[in-house]
Amino acid sequence: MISDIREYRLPASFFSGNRKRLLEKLPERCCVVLFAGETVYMSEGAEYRFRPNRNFYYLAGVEQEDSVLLIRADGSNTQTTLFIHSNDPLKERWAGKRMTAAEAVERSGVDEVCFLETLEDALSAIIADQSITIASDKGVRLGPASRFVDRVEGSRGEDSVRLVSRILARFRMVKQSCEIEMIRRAIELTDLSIREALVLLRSGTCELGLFSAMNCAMTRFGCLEPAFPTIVAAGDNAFFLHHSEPCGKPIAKGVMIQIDVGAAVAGLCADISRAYPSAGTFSARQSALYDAVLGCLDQTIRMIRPGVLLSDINKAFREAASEALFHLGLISGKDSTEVGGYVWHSVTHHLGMDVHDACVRDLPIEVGAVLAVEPGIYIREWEMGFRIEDDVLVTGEGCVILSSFIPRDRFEVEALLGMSGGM
Ligand SMILES: [Mn+2]
Repeated sequence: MISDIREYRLPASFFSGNRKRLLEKLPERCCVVLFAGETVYMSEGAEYRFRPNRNFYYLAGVEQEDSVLLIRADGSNTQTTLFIHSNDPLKERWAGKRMTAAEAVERSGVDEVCFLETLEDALSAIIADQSITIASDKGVRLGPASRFVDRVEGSRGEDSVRLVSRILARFRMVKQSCEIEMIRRAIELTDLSIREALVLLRSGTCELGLFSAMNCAMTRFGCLEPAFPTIVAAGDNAFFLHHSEPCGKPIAKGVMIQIDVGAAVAGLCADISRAYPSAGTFSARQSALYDAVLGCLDQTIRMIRPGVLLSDINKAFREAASEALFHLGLISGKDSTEVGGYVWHSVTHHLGMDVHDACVRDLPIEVGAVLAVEPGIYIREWEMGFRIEDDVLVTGEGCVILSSFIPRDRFEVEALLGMSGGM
């Protein structure tokens, strides 16, 4: 592995290819306008690390705030323009170096780069030309994209903007080889971060210790912002599925520790969950639940292949979970709705530029889809519950587990936790 994963980039041909495919789905004379989005402030004078709207990134390949992509097509010619901030030395003095026009061209492969000062004139001209269809993506939250759509519809009439989010979701459901490569790297970095946490776990630690060990490992290799906030939840805390306040008290002996963590490389995410016994070995009850959850994972993964729906996968998991819960003596009938008391979340989601990636839920899974598969069973009466999560790539025959090298077999986990290296 290289020392800084930020050197890994998706090639400009990936982004230009995506733009070309999008135009094939739109009227001949059209203009696509997409917005990276605005800076989000943590506090006066302090900004959160910026992450662009993923549909914008999928087409533009740059991640700088306020950038805008314009694709103008008139049937025979296409002109792509990226609007970015001009290089403002005073702004850079405080906020750091900005991308130059040359860097923007290199990353995105667009025809030209303009500075944002000229954006307004370009947008006004497009809105005024009624012969051009305007296509855009409103995004999920209020921001420049939704303001733009409102503005166009205010001038041209309701529903006059062609929204492209569904088309792009369909594209994004099938990963290209360069994306799969980045997901593989994100999983490798996640594995490395988990191994560093395990070193600490052998000597006894707290949630904060494990949390910081994983984040530290990811940061050291250039992943300054993981795919999502790292989760470390010991014992009862695992009942808060997205437990985000890791605790500083020593973890009690004899509980299970849930971790759910994912690095991001070139904008592509990993999403891995494991559960470990704090004692280093599994008790009888912990073994029973662990094997049940792992059995559900194997059973669910076995049915993932081209043609199935996300709802089929969920159904298969619930059947497996129901069987397991019956054998554990927790429910009375295998087809019982009692299962809902122990199964709190669905088993799968697409994985990509968003950790819960864009998708059209009622379309069948195709070759090239990447899914996170995360069966979880939560048993309040046992004060124990966890999920185990792997990432899989759908192939012609079924699927391959991309994260299979991250130990999850019960004996393998015990061997790892028992290795010397701690106290
Ligand atoms: Mn997940």
